This record gives sequence, C-alpha cells and structure tokens, in this order.
Amino acid sequence: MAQDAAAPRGAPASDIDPFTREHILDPYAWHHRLREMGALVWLTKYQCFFAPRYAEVHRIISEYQTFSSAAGVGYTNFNKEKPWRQPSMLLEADPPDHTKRRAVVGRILSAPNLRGFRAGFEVEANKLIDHLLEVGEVDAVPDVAQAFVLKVFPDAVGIADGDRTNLIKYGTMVFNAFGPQNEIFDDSVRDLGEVGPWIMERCQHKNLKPGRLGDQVYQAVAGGQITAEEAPILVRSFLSAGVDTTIYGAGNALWSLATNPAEWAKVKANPALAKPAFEEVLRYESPFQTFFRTTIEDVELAGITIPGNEKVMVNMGSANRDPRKWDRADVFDISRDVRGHVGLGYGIHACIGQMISRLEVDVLLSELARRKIDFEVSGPTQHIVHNTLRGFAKLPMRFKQGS
Ligand code: OVM
Repeated sequence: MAQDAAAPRGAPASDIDPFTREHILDPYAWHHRLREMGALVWLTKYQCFFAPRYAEVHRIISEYQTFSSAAGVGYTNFNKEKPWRQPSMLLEADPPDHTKRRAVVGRILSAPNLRGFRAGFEVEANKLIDHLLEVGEVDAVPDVAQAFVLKVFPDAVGIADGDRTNLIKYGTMVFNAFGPQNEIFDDSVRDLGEVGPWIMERCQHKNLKPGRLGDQVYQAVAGGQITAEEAPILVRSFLSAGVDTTIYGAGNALWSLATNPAEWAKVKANPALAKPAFEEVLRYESPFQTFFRTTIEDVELAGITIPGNEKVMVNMGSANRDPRKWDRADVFDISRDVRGHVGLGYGIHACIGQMISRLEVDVLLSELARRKIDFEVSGPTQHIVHNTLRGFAKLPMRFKQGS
C-alpha cells in the first residue's frame, strides 16, 4: 500500500504510482482512495498534482487559457523536453494556432458530413455478425472491435485496403506516450522506425482516396483555410486518435453489456438505446482514462496554488466515477442521465472524432440489437497494460441468435 502524507505544497500527498502494472489493471480502488484524499493530490513519484474528482477535472479541461495543451498532454513537458514526435496540430496546440485547424477538421468530422457513411458501416457490421454467428466463439477484441474499426474507419479516411495493423501499433505508441517514459512506453515505441514513416506515407494526399475524410483536409488547403504543411499532420491526427480509442471503446461496450444482461435486453427491445448505452460505457469504462495539462502561470485550484509551467494529471476515468457527481457511480445503467461525462473530454479540445466514433459503435451495437443477438463472456478476460487507455487485451465471447 502506498504511503499517504501531507505534502509541502499544502495538499495531501501520495507515493502511489498510477503507471504500475498493478494499478493500471485495477484502477478503481486507488481512484477512490485519491478522490477521498482531496481535490488535488500531490504525486511524490512524479512531482505533479493529480486531479481525481469531477469538479476539478472539468474546470481544468475547460480553462484552456490557464491549463495549456501546447506543452503536450502527456507527462512530458515540451517546454523542458523534446517531444517524441512532431506535436499534433490539434491536440497539442493552444489558441490561436489551434482555432482555425479545429474549425476545418471539426466540419469534416461533423455529423452532417458523416451521414453518407452509415449505410456502408451497416453492411460491414452485418457481414461481421453473420461471421460471428457462424463461428460462435471469438476473442471480441481482435475478431469484433478491431475487425470492424480497422475496416470502416480507415476506409472512411481513405486509406488503401491491405494490412492495417500498423495503425494499431502507432496508436499504441501515441497513447502510451502520454504517460511517463516507462517500460510500457519503451516497449510500444520499439517499431517506431518502421511504423512512423508508414503512417506519414499514408497521410500524403496522393495516398488518400478522393472525396473521403483525408482528402477533404487537403481540399481545405486548396481553399486556403489551412496550409500545405498542416494537412498531413492533421490527417495524422485521424490515424493517431481514431483507431485504438474506438476499438477499446467498442470492446468495453461489449463487455459492459455482456456482464449486464438486463441492460442489453433493453437495447435489444429498442435498438435506439444503443446510443445512450455507448455514452454510459464512455462514463463507466472510459477508454481514454487520463492525460495532463501544463499551467501557463500560477493558478489557484481547490485552495492550492499550482505554480506556472507544471504538469497536472487529469483523470477522466476517476471523474466519471466520482460519487460527488454520479449516483451509484460504479453501476452500469444505460437509463441514467449521463450528460456531462468527460469520457470524450470537454471544451475546445473535446474529442473531435466523437461523431464518427459514436457512429461506428452505434452501428455495431444497434445491428446486434436489431438482429436480437445475445453474447456472453466465455473465458478469462485480460486488460491491456497501457499508460492511458483502458480496454481489453483478451475478451473471449460467445455470440448466438437470441430472441
Ligand atoms: C492527435 C491525437 C493523438 C492522440 C489522441 C488525440 C485524444 C489526438 O495526433 O491529434 O486525441
């Protein structure tokens, strides 16, 4: 057990390491403990504050003027250390740089602009469901979540067909890099020399199918809204942020619904409930658990002064289960009022891909529901050991025709 003590900073302190294998695999007990300790807890190992409660998480991600993203949203402070890759032009940027790019990409990823994809996603979901009924037992991470997302999402961006596993390798690097430079990070960047150039090649205009989302970014260059230098790095954001998140989100959805069959019965009875069910998954098993901000200047939060140019660790997974905000926070309930969850962030940096991610998972779940498919966990599961994402490495499941 970690030692808790009063910190010199006037906040409670903890020597807990959120990035050990043990704490990654079982986060909710230590989240609870840190929430009970205070609104800000000083992490002695990382020498930074940790925000475990909903109110402060919400405030930090709202106040982009004070809590900057430009020094990176991982533990590495770009003001002090070199980033591992060229920073994202959306995620790792502040206004005014962020503003125009956000508007352009936001329009491309808006619901009206995505409407045309639904029918094709449904075809793919139904092919997959036919296959699941044939084989019965699968590992739902590679065989369902990954199979579906790796087909429909890169197709929508306009990436050529073929082996797309480099997208997963790259996503694993990107999201592990938001944590400390520990062994988990080192393991995931091992293939960077091969995967990095592969990704950047996919971001070139000539390699993107005309009319799809990637090409639309380049059309904005032609329209003068963004520069030619920005375009490939913006397409890179699609490939960085859009794959692992939705795969683990879909896996977490299948697990949450399989282990709460009364909730799945509600969706089967009314497939329109697939949408609120996924929102509850984003709260209950947030795929993107944690990131950081960097203070631009001294700021007072919860009675504590945080000096400028310091990292603050923000835990959305913990905020999404804070009983100060949520009734029966540890219960998966698709009927609850889940508005305000921070599973997709909030404010100017709120997930820009949320509409396509929701569309993918909604199609998958609502087609399973429409066809009255039942599924259950059929063997031991295993979570990923990952610095920032929460999801399954192994999720054995049995699918069968229900009624
Ligand atoms: C990006 C990016 C990468 C990872 C995550 C993310 C959660 C964005 O390259 O813009 O948002």
